[in-house]
Amino acid sequence: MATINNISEVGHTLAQAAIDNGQTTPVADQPGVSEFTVGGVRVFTSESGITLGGANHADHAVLTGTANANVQGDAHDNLIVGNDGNNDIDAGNGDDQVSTGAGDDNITLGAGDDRVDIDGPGTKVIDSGEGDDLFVIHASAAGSQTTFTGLNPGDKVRINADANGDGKIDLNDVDMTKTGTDANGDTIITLTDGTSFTLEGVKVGPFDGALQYEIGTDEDGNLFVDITDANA
Ligand SMILES: [Ca+2]
Ligand SMILES: [Ca+2]
Ligand SMILES: [Ca+2]
Ligand SMILES: [Ca+2]
Repeated sequence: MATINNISEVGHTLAQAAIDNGQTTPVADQPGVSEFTVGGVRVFTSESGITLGGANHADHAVLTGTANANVQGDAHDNLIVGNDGNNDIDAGNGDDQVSTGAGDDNITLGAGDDRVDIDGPGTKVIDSGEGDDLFVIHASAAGSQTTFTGLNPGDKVRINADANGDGKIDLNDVDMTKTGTDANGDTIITLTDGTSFTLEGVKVGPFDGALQYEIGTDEDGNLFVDITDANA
């Protein structure tokens, strides 16, 4: 099985190093937010919340600490790293990358080909929006419950967690007894470590106008769930 990288660890490591080394400067118009530069790229960091966009603002945000905190993105391609608190993250339009951390997180992605790394436990609601979005569920999210809304054909879920611990990521990591449809008729997929995700609007069987899904193992040895058009 191939490992799928996550932006979260890199973002937190860079932010903490900048803080520890005194390389951050306060952002004039945002109390509690400071910025640092890495490889010529400006990043805002805060324990209490960040707004991107507007004149002279960075495109990237790293939440540190464990307090509940929110991030408002903009129409640029934002990289937004959540923390282990409850986060409301609105990435807006653009091709955005978001990681959740632990906590009960609400992620809104807007238009663009977005990616979300689900990398901590908690209850997540992720609104996909337009574009071909990629969702990666990591082993660190064991036991998490995610609801995906606003799905479109072309959206994909990748499971980067060996849920049953047999050294492979494949269909044996899916708990078939808890996989099927929920009370609303939407698809729910549960892994053997208790991680589950609901695909809102995705139905099992050919219903007019409904989305469907394909599940299998890709060439990298990772379990995939692809959203498809039932009528295509
Ligand atoms: Ca954006
Ligand atoms: Ca977006
Ligand atoms: Ca979080
Ligand atoms: Ca999107």
